[in-house]
Amino acid sequence: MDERDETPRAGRCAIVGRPNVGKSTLMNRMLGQRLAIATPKPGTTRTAILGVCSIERPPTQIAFVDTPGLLTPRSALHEVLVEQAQLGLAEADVIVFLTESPSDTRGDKPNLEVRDADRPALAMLDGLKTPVILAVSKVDRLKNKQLLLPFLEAYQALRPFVAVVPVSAQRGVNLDALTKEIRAHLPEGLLYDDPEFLTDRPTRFFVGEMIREAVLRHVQKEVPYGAAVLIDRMEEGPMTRIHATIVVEKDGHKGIVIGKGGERLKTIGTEARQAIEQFLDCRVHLELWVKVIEGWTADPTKARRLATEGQS
Ligand SMILES: Nc1nc2c(ncn2[C@@H]2O[C@H](COP(=O)(O)OP(=O)(O)OP(=O)(O)O)[C@@H](O)[C@H]2O)c(=O)[nH]1
Ligand SMILES: [Mg+2]
Repeated sequence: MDERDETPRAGRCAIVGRPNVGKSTLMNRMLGQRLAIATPKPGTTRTAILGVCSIERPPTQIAFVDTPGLLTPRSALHEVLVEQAQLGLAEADVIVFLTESPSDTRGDKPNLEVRDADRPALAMLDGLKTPVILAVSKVDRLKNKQLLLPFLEAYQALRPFVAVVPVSAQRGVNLDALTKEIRAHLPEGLLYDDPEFLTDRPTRFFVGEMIREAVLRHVQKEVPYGAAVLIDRMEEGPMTRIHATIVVEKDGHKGIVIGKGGERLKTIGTEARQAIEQFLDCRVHLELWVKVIEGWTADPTKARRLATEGQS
């Protein structure tokens, strides 16, 4: 970035795209810390999550809003995810539309066409006056970088983008270039007095998310999509005590989360506790329960409550 440019700039930058393209990983990398959970399973993020990135020179505050992956809704839970992504878009000064780079690292022929799965996300940008940056994630998976050109052109033929930036959040590729493009579209002035301000979500929200992340990492097939976490009790202190319930949507899923002789729940608990200890920087005592709320992802009221639990 041009460090001679001393104009303070700040504003909101929504990161949108189809599920699993690396939106949360990108936001975390830009923030320099793991705030939003990220897993190999699509549908990981369920709400719009604020993460403020403060840069000293030139003075810049980028209020990132990580959003749930956009898809054509097929359940009440999906409707909530789309609604949350829309919330993220609503007040954005600039939007990063993230799609995934074609890959040639597994010997397969890279597909250089616009992905159909991107269309619901692209459609949501229609009619918005907000500038949109096209970012292509995971470029570490493409050896022949020349192939990016026709891929980018295919997207640029669909709608105007104010900039195009291929990135790799995992390897830290081109993130400065992305920051520079975002900054160029932010209004002058600063948003936050406290240069350390990171997010508006309470600690218990992140605690719940870290438990859900551990669940997502250890269960397969349809079980993760019907998993939610409720924090029943949290007493902060030198040793923070947390009681939480993992909610699943089918009877059969309960046994899967618990595992043979309780082994899987024990592993989930240990992993979640370690992540929470690192996040809170203190010792944690975590107790987990598993409960069935039959078909909650299909029920609009329950889906809204369970997907957005702990937001404020
Ligand atoms: N190779 C590679 N993998 C990445 C990169 N960024 C993210 N990933 C992986 O992509 C997967 C999805 O990442 P997330 O950040 O959870 O993706 P998301 O877009 O937030 O997904 P949803 O919240 O489900 O919409 C994870 O397994 C990440 O480790 C990258 O730069 N390179
Ligand atoms: Mg995510």
